Amino acid sequence: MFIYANPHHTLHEGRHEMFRGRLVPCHETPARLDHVLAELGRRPVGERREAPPVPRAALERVHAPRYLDFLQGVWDEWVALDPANAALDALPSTWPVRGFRHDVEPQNFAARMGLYSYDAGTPLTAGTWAAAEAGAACAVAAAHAVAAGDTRAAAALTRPPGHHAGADFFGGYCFLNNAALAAQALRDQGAQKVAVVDVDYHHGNGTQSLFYDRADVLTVSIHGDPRTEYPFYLGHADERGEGEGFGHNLNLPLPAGTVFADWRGALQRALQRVAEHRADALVVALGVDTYEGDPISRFRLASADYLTIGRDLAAMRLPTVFTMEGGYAVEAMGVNLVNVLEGFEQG
Ligand code: OKP
Ligand code: ZN
Repeated sequence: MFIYANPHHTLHEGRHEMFRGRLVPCHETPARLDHVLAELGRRPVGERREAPPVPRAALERVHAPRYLDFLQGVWDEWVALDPANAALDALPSTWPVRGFRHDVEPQNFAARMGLYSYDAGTPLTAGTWAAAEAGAACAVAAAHAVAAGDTRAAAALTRPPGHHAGADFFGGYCFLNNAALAAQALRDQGAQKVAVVDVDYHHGNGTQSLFYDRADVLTVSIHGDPRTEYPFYLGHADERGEGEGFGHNLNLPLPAGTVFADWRGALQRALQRVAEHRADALVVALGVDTYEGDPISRFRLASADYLTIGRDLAAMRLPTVFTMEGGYAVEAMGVNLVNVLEGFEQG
């Protein structure tokens, strides 16, 4: 397995997210990936590789050009509004809901923040673009290595995460959709059918929306029931895809409190669907916020369970790309995430 670790992830370090009327410290911190890399130092799994820069064209396979322009330039605009803004995060506070126009890009800064986002929990900082772009480079490089047959599997170890980001919006701590970029890169490198299995606690709404009308990329997500869990407005079992993509999205929502025996049953259903799809390659959106100690999630997986998940995924015998998504019990996160990779290598 090749390991691509984002060398610039610390450039994205949000101060606050909006939560119940207060700005609270961000859960999505540099320490998360630092703990994963520290665990890899103690328990080497795979071989480290460096990702070349990602071409803009690869990003445009998934994201809208005007959204990429916005993300790349937003920090300079924020500081140009007021030099004192350099000491603050930029957070959106107004959104165009049903009935508003999305086709006309407003000039106003706050209005554009809202056009390109869906929550107030995802701060933009000075280094957000650089960190997200370098993470996307890891995901695309991982896909290229797997597609070329240089390795059976590759992991993009990166933050900020990606699976909530859509074609033209950020949210849920995500800016560029690394799993979708990897899936599309696999397609572009010759895989006829790709499957994305999202095992993060939260529904992968960005990834689902990006491939919803396509039959070539199957999207499957196992997650907390959106009736009570973030991202709330998507992730129900009756979302099956549309048009040519009908039948090519599978959501497996599970109740709060789900333990591993039941979670694993959902994983077996997910992998059964991947086998029916006859996928040539697999992308795993690897969140470990399903852990029993996670501060913002409510499943009950134990650290040893992640070894089993890795083995179950390996049993598919597919070229596989992992993208790192959530996990907020930061100290346990290193062990849990590396357990998946090690279990995969054993499997
Ligand atoms: C990102 B990923 C907690 C509010 C939750 C958003 C959660 C985003 C999860 N105070 N805010 O899927 O792990
Ligand atoms: Zn999550």
